[in-house]
Amino acid sequence: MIETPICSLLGIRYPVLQGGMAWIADGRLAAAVSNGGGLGIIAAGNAPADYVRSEIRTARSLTDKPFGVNIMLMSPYADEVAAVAAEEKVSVVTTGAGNPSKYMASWKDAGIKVIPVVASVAMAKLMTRLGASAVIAEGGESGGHVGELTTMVLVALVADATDLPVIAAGGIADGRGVAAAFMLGASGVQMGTRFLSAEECSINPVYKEKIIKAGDLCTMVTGKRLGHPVRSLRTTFARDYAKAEYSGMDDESLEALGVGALRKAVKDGDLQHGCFLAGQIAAMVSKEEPAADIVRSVIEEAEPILKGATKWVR
Ligand code: TUI
Repeated sequence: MIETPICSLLGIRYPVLQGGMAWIADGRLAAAVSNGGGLGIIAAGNAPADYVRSEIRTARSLTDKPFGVNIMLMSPYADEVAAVAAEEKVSVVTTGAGNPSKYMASWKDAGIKVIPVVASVAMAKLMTRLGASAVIAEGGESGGHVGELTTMVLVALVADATDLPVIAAGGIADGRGVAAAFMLGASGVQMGTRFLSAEECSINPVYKEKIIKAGDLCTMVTGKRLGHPVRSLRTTFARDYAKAEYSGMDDESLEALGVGALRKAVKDGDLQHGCFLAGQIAAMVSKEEPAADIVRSVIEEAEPILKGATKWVR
């Protein structure tokens, strides 16, 4: 049995968080993960506060277990969504794509545990000073918005830089990944892409099929020119976008190309105009299965690996 400080901190059986994927991680998926013994997380993405409140209520109707809300700090609605999280007194708030300093006091006053994604050592130290309960060290193997560092390097450096529990994310798909993360100093993991194939994940069937069929070189990073690099499946849209980045197109037109693209992937499965965010581990996803099976199996696979440490030492 694996039990870490993340389990007691969050009141969960398995130290597994489900990533806050915009337009994807809704109340239904979050509740399924929480019912399976992990921590389900509702993604606010770029959605307004009403959407987030309604998904929180959906999750509450489906589970009595703790769950969280992820706040994407670049969202135009970040302020109002931050207020909703405090009003609704969700157990946990995770943040991404920015610095959550200005919200920390209000969340802590509401009794919420705050777990920011940090993409650097400096940010890990700042969040430790401001009273975060743990940090998520997410490396560039992940889907969506990516930082500069890989998971292998970032998790080790962040574990050295803070006494808080560290949750590793980016490139983790199975028990081997969990064991590797623990070896680097993490005491929990967050997975996003792995949950795209969950039965309770309501994405367009085209999206799910693309994830299940993906191979090792099926993702790419675009968006560097505008300062927001994003990893997604190498679709017609992603290739066209990459070409446009180097075509001399002006920034505004380039920005316009991406507007609404996430939604077109998730809702319509539109390979021409949709942006199918996915991490490198898409290549390791092979079937659709219940979210609870994913949560349990990654930890059960990790147990014998960690017990045996490695087979190389005599
Ligand atoms: O946030 C994510 N993944 C995301 S957000 C997203 S929505 C989006 N839409 C359009 C453009 C870009 C994104 C899709 N996927 N992961 C967590 C994450 N946070 N990764 C990296 C960071 C991060 C980056 C910089 C966290 C903090 C940070 O600090 C910057 C600062 O202010 O110092």
